[in-house]
Amino acid sequence: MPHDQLHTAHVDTFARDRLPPPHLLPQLFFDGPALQFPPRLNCVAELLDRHVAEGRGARIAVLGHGVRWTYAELQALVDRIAQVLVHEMGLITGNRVLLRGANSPMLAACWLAVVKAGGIAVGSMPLLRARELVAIVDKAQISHALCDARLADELAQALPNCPTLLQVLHFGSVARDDRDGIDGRDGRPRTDSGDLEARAALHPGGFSTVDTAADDIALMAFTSGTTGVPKGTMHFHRDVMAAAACWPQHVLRADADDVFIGSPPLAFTFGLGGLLVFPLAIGACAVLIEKTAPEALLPAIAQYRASVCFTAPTSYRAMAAHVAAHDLRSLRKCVSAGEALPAATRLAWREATGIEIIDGIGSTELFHIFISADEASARPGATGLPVAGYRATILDDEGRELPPGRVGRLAIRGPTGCKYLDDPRQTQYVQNGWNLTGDAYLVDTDGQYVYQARTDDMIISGGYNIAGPEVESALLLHAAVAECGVIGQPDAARGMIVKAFVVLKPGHTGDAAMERALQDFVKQTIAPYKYPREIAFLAGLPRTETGKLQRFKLKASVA
Ligand code: 3UK
Repeated sequence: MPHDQLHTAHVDTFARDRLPPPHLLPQLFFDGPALQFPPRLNCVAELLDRHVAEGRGARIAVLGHGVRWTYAELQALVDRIAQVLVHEMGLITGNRVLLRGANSPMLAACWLAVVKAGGIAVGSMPLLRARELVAIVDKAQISHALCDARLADELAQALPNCPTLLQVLHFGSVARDDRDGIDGRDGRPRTDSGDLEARAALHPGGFSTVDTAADDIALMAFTSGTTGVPKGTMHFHRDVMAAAACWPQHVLRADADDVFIGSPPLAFTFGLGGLLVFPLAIGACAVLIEKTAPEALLPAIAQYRASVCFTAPTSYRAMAAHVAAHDLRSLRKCVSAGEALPAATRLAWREATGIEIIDGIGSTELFHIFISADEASARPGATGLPVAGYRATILDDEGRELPPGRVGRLAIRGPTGCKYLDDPRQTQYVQNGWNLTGDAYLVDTDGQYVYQARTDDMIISGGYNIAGPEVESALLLHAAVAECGVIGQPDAARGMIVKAFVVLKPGHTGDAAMERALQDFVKQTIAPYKYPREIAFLAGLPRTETGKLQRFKLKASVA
């Protein structure tokens, strides 16, 4: 028996049985009193029940989609959903529950209910198609689903190929006005509801939180990376609270009066942490809205008087041009993650809002951010310093630690770490107890960690190692460039050449003169040998639902 089965509260041990064997797990550290956890821990007791028990039940917990729930109201709803799960849908502890929907208060309540009841929450990106859902349901042997009614069709198409998924309930009515807002058009809160809400209302509430082990699995987050087969990362109840005790406490330093808002889906741990776990951990307010494109996020910040924002670098860059039209006086902290933050974007946002962005690198495997810089220690072009609770180093290809200034593989240890569900790729992410994120980094003389590229995206051209993101950062400093992506293009003479795909700002033309102007600009900004020998002008760049540039698609276009 690879993992202790005596103390788990899970009756269904499917996920626990498929944890990596102990020798393939990352080495964990629990530095300091905030990271000492009791053997029994349900993270929802900490995130939700504790606030009500300690007298904060009347504070606002969640806003968005026409709802405004206090901690007590959220708890009452979560308890009723948990009763539907257990008493009507037959949920057994350890069962996997698929959650489908754009970000909304109801989706958050469902997540909390599943975890409170000792289930394992499995988020899914809203845009996933039936075949991708089938792959996740099959891999995680999912038995239950709670699904936004508007996404019901795609799930219905998947169901014939999902023999394990026998219990499905929908929430939210199809006819509902899907604008985000406090009130309906008539000024009254909207009350229309789908199946799950109607059934939940029939239960009395007062569900007692399942007394899980601290290392019972609370959630699975699937990450597809850039290629094929999705990997399921598993996180314990303890992992959720450990992440909440590290970066939010030491770098973000928000407080109970903060109002959190942002774009990443709750199915992405960047969003789950930033938009649900971290605000609830400190008794603050979480705004959960569905429309989070830059043009929707700005008015939402104003409408909800949000003070802490989580989004991707490209979103800050797009929003910077439009801040003047919105009242952003409530905003005080802005977090960027998912991709490297170009210096030009940091600058544009600071000039537009006066706010220094908090950059941070995190990963689905580690749950959240492990290297970051607060407003005071932010340095343009660098990600920051290891977050308290985590240790970082740079390794060469043989696994030896490299001195400052040398580019190598980023390696991380801390209180959280990679635990893939039954996946041979565990041995790629975890080596000698270190989590290897797949990123090439160097440590500067001031100790700051400086991102280079994904290790498999380094461009080797004419004997030089060139990091595409550095060339992108240089191009973004040019006034005509809206967005860009840089890759290595196979080349007979040089092995690879630097190729840039550029989206111009309105009013500029992608002609030969512009190509030359951008090439000259890069040569004057960074070492000349890094300049893009070819530039293609595009109307837009391929991106994931989480805002990441899909370099593999750019590469495929030149292969
Ligand atoms: C890249 C960054 C440079 C990097 C994530 C915050 O992005 C998250 O998780 P994913 O599993 O991707 C992880 C990879 O994304 N990356 C993320 N942030 C940065 N590169 N600077 C950054 N600031 O390649 C990393 O290995 O999708 C981010 C919190 C939770 C997350 N899951």
